[in-house]
This record gives sequence, C-alpha cells and structure tokens, in this order.
Amino acid sequence: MRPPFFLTGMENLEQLVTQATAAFAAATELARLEDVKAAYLGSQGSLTALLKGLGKLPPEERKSAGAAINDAKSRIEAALAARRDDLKNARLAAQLASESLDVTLPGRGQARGSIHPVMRTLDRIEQLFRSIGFEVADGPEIETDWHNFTALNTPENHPARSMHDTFYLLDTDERGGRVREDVLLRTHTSPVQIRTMLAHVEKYKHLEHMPEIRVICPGRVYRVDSDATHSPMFHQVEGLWVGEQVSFADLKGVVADFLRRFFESDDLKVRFRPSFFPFTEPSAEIDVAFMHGALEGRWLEIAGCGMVHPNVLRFGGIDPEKYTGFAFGMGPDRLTMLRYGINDLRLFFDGDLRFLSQFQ
Ligand code: 2NM
Repeated sequence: MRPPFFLTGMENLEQLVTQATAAFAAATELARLEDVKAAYLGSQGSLTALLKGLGKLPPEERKSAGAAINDAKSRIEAALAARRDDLKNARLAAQLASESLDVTLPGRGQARGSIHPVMRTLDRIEQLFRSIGFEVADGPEIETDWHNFTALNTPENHPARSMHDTFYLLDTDERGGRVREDVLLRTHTSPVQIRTMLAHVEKYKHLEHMPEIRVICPGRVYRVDSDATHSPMFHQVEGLWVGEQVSFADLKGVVADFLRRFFESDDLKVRFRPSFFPFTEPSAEIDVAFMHGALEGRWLEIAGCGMVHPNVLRFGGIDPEKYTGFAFGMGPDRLTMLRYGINDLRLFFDGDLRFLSQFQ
C-alpha cells in the first residue's frame, strides 16, 4: 500500500514549494515567520513527514524521491532565508526611520569643576618658594594653646588669646558649666613652624651642624571675625628660614624677589615698615606699590615679617646663640583679590558657581 504522500509526485512537491514561499511572504513579522517555518521544516512539518515516509517506498523509488524531496527542502529553506533577510532589513529600516539621530546637535558635555582661585594662588606661591629651595609643610587645624600661643611668645593676657578673638573647643565641668579647653582652631599657621623646628632638631640631633630650615606653611586659619574683608576662616602662608648666618638682608631679598615674581612685575616697589609681632624682633610690615594698573602708586599692606624671636627659637628647641632665622606671613586670600581685582572676600567662601566658574 502506498502512503498517501506519495500522491505527491513532482508537481505536488512543486506545489509545496510554491505554497511555502507564499506562506513565508504572508508572514510580516519575524516571529510569525518562524511559526510558518515549523509547519514545513519543523519536526512535525510536511517535509519532515515526507522524508520519514521514504522508508515505506519500494527501494527502487527511494533514491529519486529522496533527491526530489531534498531539492524541494533546499528551495524552501532558501525562500525562508530570503524572507528572513527581507524582514530583518525592513525592521532595521523602520528602526532607523523612527529613531533618527541628529548628529549635528552639540554634545551635552560634562560639567567641569575648576581650581578655586585661592588654591591657584597657593599653588603658585608653593611653586615659587620650591624654586628657591623651600619645602612645604602642614599641620593640624585644631591646635593646642601651647603650639598656637605660648611657643610663639604670646603672653597670657594678649588680646589674641581672648574668647572674643579665638575659637576654643569647650568642655563641660562637674557642675555642667562650659569651660574653655586648651585646644583651639589655630589662628595662624605659625604652630606648623614650631612643629617643624621641633621635628627638625630631633631629626638632626646627632649632627653638630644641623641643616638649615627653609619651609613654607600654607593652610586654613580661624578667627572670630566676619565682614567684607574678614572671614572666620581664611588662609595664610607663613615662611621660615633658620640657619647659622640668616639675616634681615636675606629676608628682604627673599620676600621682595618672591613678590616681584608673584605679581609678574619687575618694577614692583616693596618697602619694609617697622612694626611689632610677639614672635619676631625686629618686625616689619611689608607694603607693595604697583607701577601699572588701577592701583598704580598706592602702597598696599601685603605681609608681615621679622627675625624670629629668641624665645620662639628656644621653644622650637633651637639655640638662639647659634642660630638666627627670619619668618614672614601673608594672606593668599588678599593676594588673590589683588591679582584678580576682587573686592569682597566673602565671594571666595559663598560657593557661588557664577563667581567660581570665572576661574577656569
Ligand atoms: C607673620 C608676621 C611675622 C611668623 C613668625 C613665625 C615663627 F613661627 F617662626 F615664629 N611664623 N610666622 C610671622 C612673623 C608671621 O604674619 C603676619
């Protein structure tokens, strides 16, 4: 008995190919196309059924029938692949049309931060002092009363030590009252010089001639003060040079040379005006006068300096009979205001991007 499929002679296989091709063409989506494929080429599909039925044919017919079925199968597979390509291309074309991208639009970019103008000034000061052999040191912003005042020859009754001028850390006594600790927010960076001297002396105690100390100490300092020209937190850079023959002439040379390089002005006028600081003797204020620009010819107070007081050297562990030193202190906030023509110190600390982003 012949199986019913064998009624499929050549013309029936031809019909099957035509029918499959038409069914593929009717599938307008890839997922649907795969369903249609299963009906012809899947394990339950018509072609698979035909191939499975070959065994039931008389042996002499098997070969030509198998070849004919396989030929039909190849053509159906080719039709499927072609339809699959068409559908994929159509889907891509639709996607390209609907997701069009204007490559000529400007990019959104990344918001970029910038270096704070005062930090720029600090970097510049450090660079200039490094170029003449200074090191850069730092120390704690929360200091002991001893490092901040006592070691700097500042007497017990000095106004700088009052609660009115200095931020002290408070403690609670037995009766619940608030009492001043001997710990405070440093009012200047000078305690770093004291720490530097003590560490230096310790490091070189085995030598009869210790190397010179040349150091600058940039950092934040705190005072009870707040208006257009004073902020409770501000910056300082102090410098110290200690050696066996360091003189006031060295101080004048180093500071004047620094200021001319900082303001990029060879004809900057620099003058030293006698003054007083507890930690230096003699002491001077340093004034500058620009020869160009809006501030031309006006003397501006820019820094303080002096020869380190023998008591301060002693507190730093250094013998004032053998060594001398000079020190100076300046305000990078004020130097920045002068360099950029800024008139209100508070702009530095408000965090307003309209101001800060001008220093890219
Ligand atoms: C100034 C003015 C004058 C100063 C002194 C010292 C130390 F620790 F070496 F004694 N450091 N900085 C000093 C001297 C600071 O600031 C206006």
